[in-house]
Amino acid sequence: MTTFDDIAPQLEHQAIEVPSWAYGNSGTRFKVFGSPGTPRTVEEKIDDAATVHRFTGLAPKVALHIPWDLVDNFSALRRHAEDQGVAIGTINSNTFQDDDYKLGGLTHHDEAVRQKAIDHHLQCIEVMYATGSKDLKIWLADGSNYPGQADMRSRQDRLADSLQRIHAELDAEQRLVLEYKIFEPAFYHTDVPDWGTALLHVQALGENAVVCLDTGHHAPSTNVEFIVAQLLRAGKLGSFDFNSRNYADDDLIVGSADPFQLFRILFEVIRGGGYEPDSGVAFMLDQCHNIEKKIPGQIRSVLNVQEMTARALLVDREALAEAQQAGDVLGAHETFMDAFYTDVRGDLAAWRESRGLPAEPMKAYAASGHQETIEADRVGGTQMSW
Ligand code: PSV
Ligand code: MN
Ligand code: MN
Repeated sequence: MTTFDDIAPQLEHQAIEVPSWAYGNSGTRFKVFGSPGTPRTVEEKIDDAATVHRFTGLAPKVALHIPWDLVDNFSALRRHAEDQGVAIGTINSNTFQDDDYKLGGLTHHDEAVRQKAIDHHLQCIEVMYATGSKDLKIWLADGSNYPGQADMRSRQDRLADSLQRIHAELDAEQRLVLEYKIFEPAFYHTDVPDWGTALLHVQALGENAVVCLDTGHHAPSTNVEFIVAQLLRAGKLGSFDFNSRNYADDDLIVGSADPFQLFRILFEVIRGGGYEPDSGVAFMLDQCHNIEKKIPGQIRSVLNVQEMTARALLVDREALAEAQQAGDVLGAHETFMDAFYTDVRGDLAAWRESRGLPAEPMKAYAASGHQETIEADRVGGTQMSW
């Protein structure tokens, strides 16, 4: 029987990177809602990320998106982040909002456009050097809408070449992280649609090239935890983009609709060694808060990951292995479910308090008056959106 006290030391090192774009205004193609207190500058987005970290102790890094977060002086931005108690994490590239990329970027048939997309990634690598970031994350919008529109196979060849040229510019400490997504914005074929394609590309690159698993990027009923296990076996699971989905790429609060899926994923991460501090698996959120307030939305998210991590750590692995070995189908299942059904909220609150953190970060944030302060202060200027 594993108790909370047994697993508490393992919660110490948990770190969940938050995305800068979670603090900007976002929406759907129907409407982007503005909200009071939304950051007007990249620095204010970092301040909001730092607030999440202050209330939870869980979010020491903030990911940037280029060019959304382009500033004149990235060394100064790095210092600003450090002054607020956080560091700059993953740099995300963007080849999906420029007219030139209508038919693709890193896969484009026109060498001039493809070179432009490669150069954008080299610019992102410069940002990494200036900010101390170690990961370049590439999500591609590339694909086609109609059968026959594009030569899918030669696009794979061009993609492999583009990735190789980008990867060659990274130093030994930096990584290329390739993210896959089943569909959207392309509706017929997508150039990196699944973990198999992503894995083939990063394996061809060799060292320091890994896969990002975004939990929202799969078909309904996909067994995501199986993909986790498989990528960990291959030593190629680089990071997670956590969020929750009901229909497609909804980017809702992680663990909100299906905490059991999050538990199953985290169990497989722990089982496969991906939760060890030196495993190289980065936990990130990739979410947008269209209608709820953004800072509490992020606080709720990192707490959900922490809660399900604690429950997954509580699985009695010895008893589970014994039951599995004995072919005890229902006994093994019960051992697994016992951990999932364990309410850890009270223990976590006490544990946080013992470390000088608010016992209940959501309540503490609401009571702090911080939201009212930023809503009053941040008038004028232009609210940032993606
Ligand atoms: C688009 O699907 C997307 O949501 C990907 O998940 C990226 O990680 C994110 O945008 C930021 O570029
Ligand atoms: Mn993502
Ligand atoms: Mn997405």
